[in-house]
Amino acid sequence: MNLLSIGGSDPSSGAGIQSDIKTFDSLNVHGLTVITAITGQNTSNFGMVEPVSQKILKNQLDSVISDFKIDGIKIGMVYNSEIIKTIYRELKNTKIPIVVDPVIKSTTGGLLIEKTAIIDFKKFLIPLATVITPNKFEAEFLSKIKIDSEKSLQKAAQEIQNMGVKNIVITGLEIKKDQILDFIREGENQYKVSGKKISKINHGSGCNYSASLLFSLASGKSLKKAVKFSKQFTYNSIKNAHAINKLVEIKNIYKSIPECQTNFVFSKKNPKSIKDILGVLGRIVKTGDTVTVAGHLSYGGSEHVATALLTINKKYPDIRAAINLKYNKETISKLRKGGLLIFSYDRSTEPKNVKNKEGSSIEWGVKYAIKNSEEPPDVIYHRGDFGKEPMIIIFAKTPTLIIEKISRLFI
Ligand code: PXL
Repeated sequence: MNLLSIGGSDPSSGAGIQSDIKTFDSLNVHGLTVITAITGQNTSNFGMVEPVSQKILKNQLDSVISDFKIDGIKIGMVYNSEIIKTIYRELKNTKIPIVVDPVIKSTTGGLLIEKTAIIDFKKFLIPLATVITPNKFEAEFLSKIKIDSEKSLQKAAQEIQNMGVKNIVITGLEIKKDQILDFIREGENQYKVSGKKISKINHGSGCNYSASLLFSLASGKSLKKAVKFSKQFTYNSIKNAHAINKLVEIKNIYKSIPECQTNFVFSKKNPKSIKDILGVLGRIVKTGDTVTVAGHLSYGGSEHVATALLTINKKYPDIRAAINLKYNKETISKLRKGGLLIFSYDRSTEPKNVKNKEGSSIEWGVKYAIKNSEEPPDVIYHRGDFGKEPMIIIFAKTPTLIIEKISRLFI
């Protein structure tokens, strides 16, 4: 599948084009990009914006459109009227799904569209969209209606619909502390989808959401299914990425990275195969006395650790995160002292038919280890075999709980 993202460059890769490439990559689709503007920004400050010329914008669009079969388009930062009109001229006859993410301001306060371009944005870009995905602030800005009640929410969505787009998803409406709600107006129908909230505000999480929504729509899903998918996708990616950042920061963690390196995985609910499990494609590797994340997060990005998790998840569906670490006796005894529930298996007793079948050892071992378990395991290890490195796998409900368990090793 080829998906095109039209938007601004963010050198810190938290949002914009760079973030969309990462999202598309992790969904295993090919991401094409057309840059509308270059921004200078990082995680705390927004510097300059320089829009690109109409000429190079058109040339970028022509280049990808003439060469690829594009399955869906996301439009993010467009900055000025010239850019908006050029995109409109190029895409006005397109039949594939177009998600418009009407970005107005960055979380750090940078203006992503000129005030004078708003009229043309409404006139030309909104009618191009299959779905528009404003957050609460953007919906208020576009509709000029303050959203402070159910009635005003519906009215704002209707007002945006009147600008010429059939489907509106207003994201990020808070209901409870740990829940976040999206409001959807799909033609004449209205409904809400709720999901788990990420506690920290995330630069770029909106980009993540709209890019994964496009993926889901381009895969033929209904809008409701697509919204559900992208809520879960955004949550999982950010949760796992945060946990991996925390892991890398643990002092002396390099001592726990095995020869075959580490993966840190997080599963969707009720995974059917390792394709439903997010892992680091390329693994977390030891680089001297530090560790480096060598690759990006990807569904299907782990084979071994994901297989272990899949096996555990069949018996204990709440367990959705796992990591593998280097085996040694001291680590096991520290984990045991920390009160963790530990099981093991012996690879030298592995039946021949399992040994000969590529990739079946882990499933066999994990099943064997928890054969008589009455509670979900925190840890499963084996001491290796001829030519097989010994290994520890830690399990938990979430990536954050994995970090908590590992942190006990280094106090
Ligand atoms: O998240 C919205 C967004 C989109 N595109 C670019 C951005 C931002 C936010 O900072 O910089 C280029």
